Amino acid sequence: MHKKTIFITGATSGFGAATARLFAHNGWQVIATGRRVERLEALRDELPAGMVHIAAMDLTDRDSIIAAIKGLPDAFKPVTCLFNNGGLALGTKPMPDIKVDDWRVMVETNIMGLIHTSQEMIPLLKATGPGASIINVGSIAGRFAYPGGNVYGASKAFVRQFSYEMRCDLEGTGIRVTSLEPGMAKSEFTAVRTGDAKLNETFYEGAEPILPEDIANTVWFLATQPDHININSIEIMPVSQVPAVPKILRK
Ligand code: NDP
Ligand code: 8X3
Repeated sequence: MHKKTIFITGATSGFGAATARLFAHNGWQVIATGRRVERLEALRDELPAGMVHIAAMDLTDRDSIIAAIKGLPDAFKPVTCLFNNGGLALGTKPMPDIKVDDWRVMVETNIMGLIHTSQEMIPLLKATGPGASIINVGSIAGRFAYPGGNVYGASKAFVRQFSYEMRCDLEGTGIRVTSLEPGMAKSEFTAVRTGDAKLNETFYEGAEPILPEDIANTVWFLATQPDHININSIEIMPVSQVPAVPKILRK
């Protein structure tokens, strides 16, 4: 029997790094990908020897996705779980005070990167068959609109719908698909979104946000369900966050 293996995008930080740690410590092989190779190397060196394969991969660059997947060692194939996690938000301003380039990067990363990774990985998941799963990271921002959410929120709404579409296309393969939709979580997300590392600390003060380890626990729960169970979507908020009530504009 093959060892269980998880392929993680965005393993250099936040949810991805925490998930790599949890799975490697629980006997799974981990394929850790991202752009910051020095972080991937540090992660591999920290985790049990031989359990982690690293690959530089830029979600905005289809060739790099293809190369990373082609270069997987036989010992890390087939793949049991694809954790489509890598992604980002850029900017917090409402239209039209936005940078079109930021929007392009979000679309290329959160949408096209996820499409290309899934397309290339499906044969390796099909080789596992029943028990394989794809876990796509959406967001509550894909459900609840807010000023400045614009393309980020829309890209995450894509993730949810695309997850359901994939389920239909993968009918009969045994591959499960889940849209995992977290709310406020403290990772490096706010630093990347705002370019302000200090804000990454102050923004969450007093709010007890979701932590990357909480998401890793959820990914573990999803990936270890019995083969006949598919959790279509899962939405998670910290207790300190509530779904917004539609806003009323009064004269
Ligand atoms: P982090 O900023 O801590 O991690 C983001 C990860 O995505 C990094 O490992 C980064 O790797 C990777 N990434 C970004 N751009 C690319 C790219 N072009 N190619 C490859 N990898 C890339 O944030 P989180 O852990 O919070 O984010 C993980 C996912 O969770 C994202 O999809 C995010 O949208 C989503 N999310 C986050 C929430 C939050 O509040 N934190 C809530 C809901 C969803 P590298 O830079 O090394 O390439
Ligand atoms: C991140 C959650 O609410 O900051 O996806 O947009 S939110």
